Amino acid sequence: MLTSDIWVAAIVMAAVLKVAAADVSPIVDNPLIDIPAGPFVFGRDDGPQNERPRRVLAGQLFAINRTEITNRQYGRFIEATGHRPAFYANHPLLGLDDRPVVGVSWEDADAYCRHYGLVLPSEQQYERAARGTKGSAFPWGEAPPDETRTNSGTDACCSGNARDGYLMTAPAESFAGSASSEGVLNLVGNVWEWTRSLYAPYDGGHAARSTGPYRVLRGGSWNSDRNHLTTTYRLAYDPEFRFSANGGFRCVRSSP
Ligand SMILES: [Ca+2]
Ligand SMILES: [Ca+2]
Repeated sequence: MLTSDIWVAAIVMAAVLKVAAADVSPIVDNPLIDIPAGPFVFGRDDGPQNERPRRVLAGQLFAINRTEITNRQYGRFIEATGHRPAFYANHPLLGLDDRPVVGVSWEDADAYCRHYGLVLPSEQQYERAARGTKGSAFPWGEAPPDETRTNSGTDACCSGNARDGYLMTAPAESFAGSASSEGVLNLVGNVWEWTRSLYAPYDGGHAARSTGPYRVLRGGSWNSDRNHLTTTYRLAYDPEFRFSANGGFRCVRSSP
């Protein structure tokens, strides 16, 4: 084989490997982005009581969907399993194919991820994906959210606002400016995201409220104000509630 042929073979091989590496997600059109193992900052001391304390945790490798799960992606799951459709599946705007699915209970979201061999993220995994290793305020850094980075609501709680182009949900692939250092989109804004974590005060924190069998959602949504559009705000919700027009999810592949 000529030297040039060897190079051609190597380039073809590299291209094949690249395609294979990008195609590991079992969810069509929603890649899983690797989040490397290593220490990361979790919690904060300058926010609400239930976000304290700030500390450094040891992180394991995991991979997380690049975008929120869309109606198109959720529809394929419904077709394959006969699971009940999302509550807003036929809404003229919330039900559009490219928008994040909303109107799903925690059980619906959990069933979706498990169908693909995945799970919902833990609060720790959400924060590592959204804050990097050093506890950034936002996925893109320290600058406050603006209309180029997040689909958000009015300045005062809790209505939609179209100054960013979207009164309600935006396509899951929009807001490139929201990208984290690993390239994950809309971890703040667009729709709240279910985690697999049960709501409870953090170790070392003080119980500010009773703890029920509630699950935590993260990241704020299209009708959130600045107080809720953070990487640390913890929204505790009834896992059976499936009527939220601003609650969706994404999945992770966790190390064993
Ligand atoms: Ca908006
Ligand atoms: Ca989101």
